Amino acid sequence: MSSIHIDPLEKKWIWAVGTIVVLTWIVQLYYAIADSIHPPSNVEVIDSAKLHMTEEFAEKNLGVKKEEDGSYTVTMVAARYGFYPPMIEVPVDTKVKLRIASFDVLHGLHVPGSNMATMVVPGYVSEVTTAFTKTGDFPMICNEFCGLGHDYMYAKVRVLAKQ
Ligand SMILES: [Cu+2]
Repeated sequence: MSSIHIDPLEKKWIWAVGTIVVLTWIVQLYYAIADSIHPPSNVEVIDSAKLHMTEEFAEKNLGVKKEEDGSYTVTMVAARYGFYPPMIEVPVDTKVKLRIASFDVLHGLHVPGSNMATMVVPGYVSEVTTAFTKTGDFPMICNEFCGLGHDYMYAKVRVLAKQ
């Protein structure tokens, strides 16, 4: 059997690079599982120009609702330049399902310190489920450039202690 000659130094670096690649996979897998980081996968279409005509996203029906099983559903609309309602209150360590639709252009949504992050694409309903593990006030920020007022597009998430 003939074998290809590989310089010992090159061999060392093949191992070094291979080890770094495998370590990166392990770290990514660890955080994906430990912090439940995964891409949002809800596919549900809606006419963004007629949100106010729907039952779910009509202005009077937006906000936080408690479900029969004790979890919470938050319904929001993203529009230039804000999230509506501008503040939501949810309890800590409780399942929270956020459903949000854009009224106009592409927006993003991120609550730093949690795994709540999604794009809000016009024409689709974005859905993210999470449980906040710390009490306090957290910003919900738009992280997709949506126009001149993008910098001022944010809402507040108030996570309350359980009663
Ligand atoms: Cu925005």
